[in-house]
Amino acid sequence: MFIEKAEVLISSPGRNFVTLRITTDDGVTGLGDATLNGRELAVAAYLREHVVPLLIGRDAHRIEDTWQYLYKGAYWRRGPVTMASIAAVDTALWDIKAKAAGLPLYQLLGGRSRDGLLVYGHASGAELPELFDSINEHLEEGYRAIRVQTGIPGLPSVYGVASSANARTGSDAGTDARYDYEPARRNAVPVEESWDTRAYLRHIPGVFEAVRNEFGPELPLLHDGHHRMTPMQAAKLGKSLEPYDLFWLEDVTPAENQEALRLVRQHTTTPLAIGEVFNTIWDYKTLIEEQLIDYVRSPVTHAGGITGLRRIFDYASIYQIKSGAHGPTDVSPVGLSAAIHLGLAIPNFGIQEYMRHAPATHEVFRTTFTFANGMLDAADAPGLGVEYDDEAAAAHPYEAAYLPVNRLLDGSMHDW
Ligand code: EZ4
Ligand code: CO
Repeated sequence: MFIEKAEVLISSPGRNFVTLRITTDDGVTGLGDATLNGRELAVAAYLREHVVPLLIGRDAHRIEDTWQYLYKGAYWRRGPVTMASIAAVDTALWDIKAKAAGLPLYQLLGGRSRDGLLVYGHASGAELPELFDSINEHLEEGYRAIRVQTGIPGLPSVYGVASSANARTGSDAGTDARYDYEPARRNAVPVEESWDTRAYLRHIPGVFEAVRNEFGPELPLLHDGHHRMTPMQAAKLGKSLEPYDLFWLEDVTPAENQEALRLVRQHTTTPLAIGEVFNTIWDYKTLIEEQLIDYVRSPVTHAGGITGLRRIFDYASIYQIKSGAHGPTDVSPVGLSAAIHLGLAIPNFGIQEYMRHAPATHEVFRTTFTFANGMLDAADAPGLGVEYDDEAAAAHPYEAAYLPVNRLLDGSMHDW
């Protein structure tokens, strides 16, 4: 089975996506997600100019060899553009191999280890009443674990809080006011937000106290610090949230400095999750070996595909660290489906983020996975169980969109 064609598909149904479709000489197709939020066209060019020409004529069954060929063969190591490109090739080849075998992908990864994937959804509100409404809506939809993000007094808009202020500009403006928080805005340049860590640290413990009082002790609650704290600020937040028994506290410090987590870890028993911006096992080496985190956050899309992420999960498993794969809207339904198959098979599954895609996204990406009782599950369709509708995609051309940038109140740039 040889690779005959590889197409880079760019579309924007609700938001921008980059998808790789590989076709073999006997007409089997496979899909891979290559979406890198705000830098989409760099991955598309990397694939088109430097990867697709190398794929033509290769044996589609040789997945590991192709992974090593693209990783070692680039000479230049790691990086989100390279690893998203490798991920797309790897995922598409797994899709093809499973379709050729006539099996859902999880069967090729060792078969089912569980009935489905427990997910968490994103509840948010500028103020407590809206937040409580949002949590209730999620519970009614079946969610059994909830991420909680709120506004901070004195800051006009804050990461993770859905509001009409977050409604996208462009062709779908105003369509997602309360749908879900979508951080990328369609605009030629990033919008600017402001930030005050002290105000945040003062406000958040009271929010979790109120949520526990309203919803009781059982509901698993999560929170995302989005890389904004120093180690000591993170330690303080982790300690102050201990009474509210979080499932995890995410991305407390900027992600590059693995050693910083030693300081945080010495001060708090709140479980920690990190890695949504990581792209290789090397980014996790110290975090995993020293058991400085509890959950690994990379998605299939940004960490070298099924092959790359499975290696990270396996390494994490021997240190009692579990999976908690990133599942925002910028991981396409192809990337999400890959996460579902991998999550069904691995021994150390923890939780899956499930932010839900906009209805327009599902018109282009025809999925078969199911969501019921707070769990995602794969269907028995061969492969990943996703088809790409070219006609539907043609109605949604790429529109520049960027994640916001963040400034402290004195105007200095800060981590967003
Ligand atoms: O900011 O996916 O946990 N989820 C997150 C996301 C990320 C975006 C970046 O593309 O932190 O909202
Ligand atoms: Co996050």
